[in-house]
Amino acid sequence: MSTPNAAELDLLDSIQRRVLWLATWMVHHANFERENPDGTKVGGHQASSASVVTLLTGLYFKALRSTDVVAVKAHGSPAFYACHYLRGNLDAAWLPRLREYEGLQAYPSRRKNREIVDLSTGSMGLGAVSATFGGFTTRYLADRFGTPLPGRFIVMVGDAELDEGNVWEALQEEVVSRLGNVVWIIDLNRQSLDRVTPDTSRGHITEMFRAAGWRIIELRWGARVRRHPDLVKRLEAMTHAEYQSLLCLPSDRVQELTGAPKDLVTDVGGHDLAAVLDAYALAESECLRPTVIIADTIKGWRLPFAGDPLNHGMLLTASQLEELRQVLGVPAADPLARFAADSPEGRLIAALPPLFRAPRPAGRARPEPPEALDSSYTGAMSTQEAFGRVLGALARLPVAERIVTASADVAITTHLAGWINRRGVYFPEKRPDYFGDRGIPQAMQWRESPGGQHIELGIAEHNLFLLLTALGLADDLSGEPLLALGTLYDPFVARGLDALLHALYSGARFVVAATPSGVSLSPEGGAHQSVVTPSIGIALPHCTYYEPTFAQDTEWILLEGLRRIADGSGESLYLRLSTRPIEQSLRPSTVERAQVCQGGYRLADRGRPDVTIWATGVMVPEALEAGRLLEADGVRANVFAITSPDLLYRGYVAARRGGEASSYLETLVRDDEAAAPVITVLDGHSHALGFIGSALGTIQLPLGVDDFGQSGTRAALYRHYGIDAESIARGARALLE
Ligand SMILES: Cc1ncc(C[n+]2csc(CCOP(=O)(O)OP(=O)(O)O)c2C)c(N)n1
Ligand SMILES: [Mg+2]
Repeated sequence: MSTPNAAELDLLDSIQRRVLWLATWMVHHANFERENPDGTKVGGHQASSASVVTLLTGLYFKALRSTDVVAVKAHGSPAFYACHYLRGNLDAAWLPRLREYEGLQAYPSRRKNREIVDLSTGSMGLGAVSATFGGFTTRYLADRFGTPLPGRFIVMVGDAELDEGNVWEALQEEVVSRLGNVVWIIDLNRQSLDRVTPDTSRGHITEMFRAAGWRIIELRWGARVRRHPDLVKRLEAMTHAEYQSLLCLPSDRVQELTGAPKDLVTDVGGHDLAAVLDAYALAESECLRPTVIIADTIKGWRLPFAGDPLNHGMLLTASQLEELRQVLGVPAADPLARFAADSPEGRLIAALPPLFRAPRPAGRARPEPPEALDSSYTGAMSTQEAFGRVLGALARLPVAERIVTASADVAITTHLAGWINRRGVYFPEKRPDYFGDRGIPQAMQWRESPGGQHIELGIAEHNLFLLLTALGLADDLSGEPLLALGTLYDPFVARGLDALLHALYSGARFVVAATPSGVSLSPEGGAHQSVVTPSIGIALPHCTYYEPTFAQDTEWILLEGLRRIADGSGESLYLRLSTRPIEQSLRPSTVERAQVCQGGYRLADRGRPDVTIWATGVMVPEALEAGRLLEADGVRANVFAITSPDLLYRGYVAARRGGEASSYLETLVRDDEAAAPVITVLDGHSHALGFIGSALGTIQLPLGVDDFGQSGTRAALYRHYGIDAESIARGARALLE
């Protein structure tokens, strides 16, 4: 990055005034000028946008290289859109469309405004960390395929955003401290949504980054006030609240209280363009560590409510906007105009390197997972064990080159050992394996090297999902398809749920194997037994939830899911697995792959039934046994296995919406079966299968675990929660009465 001269700084100042104007105008228009049939406030964060105007201008009109990607502070989006508009990436027609249907999203969304948004942000802390793991993913891709793209991941965050613990969970990851391709910019305006931030926050932020091994660039004061060390000392001795109050006082009062003019007192580093550009130049210089720029700014900079503790939701009035236009020197005739091509600003913009565009997957063959493996599964086996076996088998195939696994300290207990033994653990540097090298036998070898293909994280489920976000976007951002699989205990899906939603919303595609699940993890007790996850699985958009019973089904589902991620036709996969061994001979040999992948199949057929029983996952043996118990009583029960409650539900709703005659579920049953009462059973909340009766147009009794789990044997727990064979049979009799 070249050093800017005074003339260039003047042009950048002119540009930042326009960025501030456009951002403020967009929010104003959305709130006061556009038709608003709902009558509710549209919102749009004028103050938070103003806070990042100088930082964004420095980036988008000087510092960004065409290999850089950016994750911007979510509620600074109007300023971010303004930068793209001035750079010619957005049509003027978009400006009046902030927060409008199919317009510019409230928060930068890769899914919705892909032309301009590199990385989605919104829920505090998540976008910043997934972008950081993007830097990690690039390291991984560079080591494996020699693709060091994108070059840098630039992350802009608010200061209060750093209250989110997931940020610090990520910073603690050892590998993050090695990411020289990551730059964070902290917009330290000493304000959150509700209040002036605690005085301790600045120290916490700086020391946490220091402890995590980052290069720290502080931009606390502008050059003018730095020439007055005594004043700086006095200002730094103030509490945040005391300093912020000065921002809200007229100049004469500030002079009275501090003995200095207000423009000196408010000269913070994050609005000193030259200082910001110096920081960006320093951040660009080679470093093996990540860089953080901690820049003091003013929330509501140059707006009437600058520094007001309640300015988060404040909006300029029409007359204040007009006054701002005049102060910023925006032409009244065409207030939304871009800089003319032959203006000095226009020439500066035209000379900028282009912004990042993801490389095309240059004729690279897509990974092709096989349709099936040569395995046969006999005896008793759990789906978790089957998952481990499938991965172990994949490890020997060429497609394994594209597979990467990740786990937050549960690789062994989720059956990844076989895969890890064969493919090794990834770390950017090769490290000695003292146990292996010294002949100390280990069931799982921990060989860490840049060639490894398992990524081990500390215990933090947010990190797991945010890493999967980055790995699952590798194809989109780097042109290198990866098949990413993450494992965790099923109950902790809920712990990381916001991050999982962020991952799916970002458009990342990956596989989550969540195991063990349910009360079938019998002795472990309620804290480890998942109850609500089946409902989560159904409700997660852009993710298919499967819960197989048998090993062969697990294999087909996993391979089909990987194939569809690889060829771009499918969405993410959530596999809810179990440690309960299931006798494989219970599975009819006639079951077809397509049925398994579409969501279910028939297990037992007793002709025209009195009742049908539908079971998911590990409850199949109980359902079959209940069928036998009922038969002994002269009640005919036909039994079905549901491999994906999610797909059956979607099919049912789609068929009803589209007015089609039948969904896949309806094609599974014969006409003589459809009207029979339905019993459903799963090791999870009964509500997850509560739709089957309506889908078939009949009455239903949904059985499941509708309370927290507890320790006990499986038999005791199944009885307690009413999901054992006896309870199923009893339920059927009750239904028939
Ligand atoms: C996880 C989460 N919790 C709460 C919010 C609501 N929220 C939006 S902005 C904000 C304050 C952010 O403060 P800061 O990061 O300092 O940004 P500033 O507004 O000061 O620019 C909050 C609490 C959110 N977006 N995400
Ligand atoms: Mg703030």
